Amino acid sequence: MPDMTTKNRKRSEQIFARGREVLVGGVDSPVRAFGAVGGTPVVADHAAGAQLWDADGNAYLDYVCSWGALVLGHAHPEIVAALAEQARRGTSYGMTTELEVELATLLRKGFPSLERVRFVCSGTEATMTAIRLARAATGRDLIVKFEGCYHGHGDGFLSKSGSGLATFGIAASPGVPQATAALTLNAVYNDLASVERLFSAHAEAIAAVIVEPVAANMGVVPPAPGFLAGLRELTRRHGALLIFDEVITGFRLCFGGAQTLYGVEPDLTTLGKIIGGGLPAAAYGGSRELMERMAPVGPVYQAGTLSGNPLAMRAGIETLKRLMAPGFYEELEEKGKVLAEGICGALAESGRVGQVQRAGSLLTLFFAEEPVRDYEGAKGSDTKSFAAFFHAMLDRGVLLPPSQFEAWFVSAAHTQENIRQTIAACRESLEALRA
Ligand code: KE4
Repeated sequence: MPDMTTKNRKRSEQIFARGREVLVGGVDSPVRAFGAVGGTPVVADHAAGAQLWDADGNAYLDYVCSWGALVLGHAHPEIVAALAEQARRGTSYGMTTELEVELATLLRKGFPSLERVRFVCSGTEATMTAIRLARAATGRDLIVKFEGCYHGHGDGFLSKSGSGLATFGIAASPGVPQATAALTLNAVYNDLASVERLFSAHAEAIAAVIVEPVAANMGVVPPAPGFLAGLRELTRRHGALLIFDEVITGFRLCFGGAQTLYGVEPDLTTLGKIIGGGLPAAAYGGSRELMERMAPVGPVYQAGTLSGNPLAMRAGIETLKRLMAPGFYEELEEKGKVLAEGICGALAESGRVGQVQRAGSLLTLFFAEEPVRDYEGAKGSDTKSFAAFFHAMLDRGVLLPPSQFEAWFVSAAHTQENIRQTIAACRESLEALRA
């Protein structure tokens, strides 16, 4: 277990200061700047298994795990060996390879709805292309997403509710043309009536509904019973496509993702993170009829220099093969359950009210009075307390995602002892918050 003292972070501070001179905000993705929790960001130096070391040599039990990509943990020896071997054969050819065929076949084993697949390099590419395909297939322009769900930084997704929920979206970021944002409608997660209202107002113009089947970007918010099946029925009734963004849930909740777990089959699925085994790979897929609208078979264009690159394909293949091992998900589920129960126990002992919300090895501790069912509920959390808790845990050698609105990721590399240590750190951190 990493030591429990307050960390010496000198070198991390120096590197981050230098970073801010060349990288925007010192980071390559905003959440890494610790804006939501304050303090100097962790500057990673190396990682192995469930542990990550910063530039000062401080060790942490890592619950970010590259935002869920590393379901086997960091630097899995057999994956590292496979990558080294693959790199000696070349890192990118710009030509198709058997590796892509092999990984796509593994995806289909988990997701039979993926009759055809296309690899890209990021979840953003996957979701933005899935939307383009949905518009092409339906001849319609409007997209429905859910407040609090995140699908990457494509212009169409940086749109938030206007004055009323049935109104057109408004740009959630400068640089997104209002005309683009207006093509996105925002519904309320777990509220089928809010989706029905949008279909009543815009039925023949809605191309697709895109949803995180288990929301994880407002913190973990599982779907209410019937919510996903309701979306399936609504979209089918109105001739719109249903897109499951399984970038986080794919191969995380079970080998077949949320669509297998909840028994609801979408028209299109997006995947990412785990399928690249920690290297840049993502994918979108669906029926042959739909997907063969994509170039070069059909007219809908999408392309990518490093799409399906051999290193990421190899890491993905080696990862997915290990996820098929008997008992893999049962063990991951057990670890998530023990951790969640331990946090609940620590909350009860501290007299602190909080909501521990979990789906398999995904979980979030909300500093909130009531269970969180949607984005309004998530926004009601006490983010100041979360920030204090985050730093108390960091000082005790546990690295949580630096935002109340993210999921904690348990990997296969987290041992039961690590879980016990995390619960102990949680107990002490909640105590420290009382002081
Ligand atoms: P990327 O473009 O970051 O590979 O994937 C975008 C994306 C799409 N769909 C879902 C459900 C996602 O969670 C994501 C990205 N997840 C965030 C973490 N919540 C990535 C971390 C970051 O932005 O740095």
